Amino acid sequence: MDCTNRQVAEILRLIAQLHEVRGGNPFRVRAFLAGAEAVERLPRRVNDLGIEELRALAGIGERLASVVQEICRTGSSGELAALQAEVPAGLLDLLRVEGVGPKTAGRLWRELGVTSVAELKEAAERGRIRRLKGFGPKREAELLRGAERFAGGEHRMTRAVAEQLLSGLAGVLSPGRYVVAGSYRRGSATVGDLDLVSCEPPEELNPRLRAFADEVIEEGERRTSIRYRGERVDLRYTTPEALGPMLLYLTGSKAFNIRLRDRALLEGLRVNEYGIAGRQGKTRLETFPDEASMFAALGLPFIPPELREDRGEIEAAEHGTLPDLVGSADLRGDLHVHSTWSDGALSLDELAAEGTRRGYEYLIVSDHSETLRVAGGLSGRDLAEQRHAIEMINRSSPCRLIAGVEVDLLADGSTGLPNRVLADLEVVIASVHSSLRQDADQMTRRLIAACENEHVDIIGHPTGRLIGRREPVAVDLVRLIESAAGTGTALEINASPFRLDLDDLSARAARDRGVRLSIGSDAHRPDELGHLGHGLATARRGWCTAEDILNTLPLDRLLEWVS
Ligand code: DGT
Ligand code: CA
Ligand code: CA
Ligand code: ZN
Repeated sequence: MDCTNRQVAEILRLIAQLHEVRGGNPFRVRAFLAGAEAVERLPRRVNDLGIEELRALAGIGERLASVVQEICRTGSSGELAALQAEVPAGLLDLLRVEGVGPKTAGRLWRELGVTSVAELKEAAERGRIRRLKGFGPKREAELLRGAERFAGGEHRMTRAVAEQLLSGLAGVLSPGRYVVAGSYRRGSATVGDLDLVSCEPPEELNPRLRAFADEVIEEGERRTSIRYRGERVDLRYTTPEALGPMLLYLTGSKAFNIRLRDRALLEGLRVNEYGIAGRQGKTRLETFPDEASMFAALGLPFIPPELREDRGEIEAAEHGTLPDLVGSADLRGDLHVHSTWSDGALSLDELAAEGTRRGYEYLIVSDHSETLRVAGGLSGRDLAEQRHAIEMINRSSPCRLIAGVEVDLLADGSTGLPNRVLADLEVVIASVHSSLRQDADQMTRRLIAACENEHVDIIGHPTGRLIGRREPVAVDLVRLIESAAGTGTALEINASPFRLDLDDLSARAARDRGVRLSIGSDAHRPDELGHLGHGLATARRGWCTAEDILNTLPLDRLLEWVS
């Protein structure tokens, strides 16, 4: 394992929080918080320190030093695991409700049995909170408002969280007998709740779900909803013979379903989640084993889930003009990864091995440039040295490493490295990491300047959004897309589930203008190379074909394109 200081600090903070929720020793809580700060302030990588050096740091005592070492070695800690086993997972959500700190969360849990935001809301509505010592009606109303805002409001999962939950759910569902539907299947950037279709008999699955769930919201023969780690999971039951209509319905989107239903009604057909009724010669409800046969009965070709948003896909299907969407087999490599040379966890060797394992033809090594100090950015000399190391590895690696850089695009539109350094690299990604608050005109001119720089091949995460955490910068995407089209610069679909930037609609606008899109995982750790799939889903939602995507080019043509 190789952890960044920030990752280690985050785990230490989590341990502190859980101790506090548990009502643990305040000194222990403070020790972990101080340790987190010490690690974050450290000018060197905490990974490189021995136990003696760790102990010598201000803010890190004997016990903490061994915890830090354990985190560096394994990426986790036994103490954390023990706390997580004891404290219900929903309490971490509770901590995100306005007005709830670890002390409050701990008391709500111990004194009222509250383990989730839903339970907080219920307890407040029933007037149970005001009876706690030191709380009162005013505090109760405040907590109720916080819970309502959290539950009803902007709370949506990233695809990373959704994936974690799905892998947890895989432990209770029978493989091959369920399908994930809803917005997750459509490849949406964020997911409100998870939707599953199961072909297992409810009398077999329901008891297992009951035992597995943090809370059962509703249980029945046709549908069951549970809460799991603070999130809602809706499950609908069907049989293999009737899977098609249920999957089609539960995949949505709602707008797509309504359009499909209205269109069928014009032909006298009634469509619902159980099948189609009213077809000529078939008086009874007709069922379908899969979506394709159901589409066929409606006189349509198969419409991929990512397109089902009522954005013109039904018309395109009718006219036979659906795009031939780019697929995972078309992607030959990953166009944005970091190594240990800046803030990544994988050495160049490990990257090459990882790329080979994934069957990639190439990987663009795109470490940060020196202006990004927090990320250990590279100088021109570092990059020359790195390029040499890359060439050595390429002699024997089936997956070719491409020498690149993610250079900072500075406030005035210049790059964080001089042109002669950029000229020596095979690929240059330019990204905004600072002065994020510029107005639309400045920001747009800054990004256009990057497009116009002959050395810049790709604009990285063009809007800088962090899903649920940071709004996009004020860039005029229409102008940026024009400039990218005119200068032959690719725009990135950054595939990190925390970014997905460009998003689906912008990617579609870019491809409509003939701009090439570059899918990059922005991986800093080995598992994050797997994020490429989220970028692919976004590209598909953006109606992209293989021709629209840079990653589909074979190595020689890719190198030609960027040269
Ligand atoms: P989400 O959960 O907000 O990310 O988005 P979805 O699309 O997963 O929506 P969700 O979970 O509320 O419902 C799952 C699917 O069920 C939805 O995509 C289409 C279908 N559905 C839900 N409500 C309706 C409705 O009122 N009419 C129709 N025709 N379909 C619906
Ligand atoms: Ca959903
Ligand atoms: Ca749902
Ligand atoms: Zn970046």
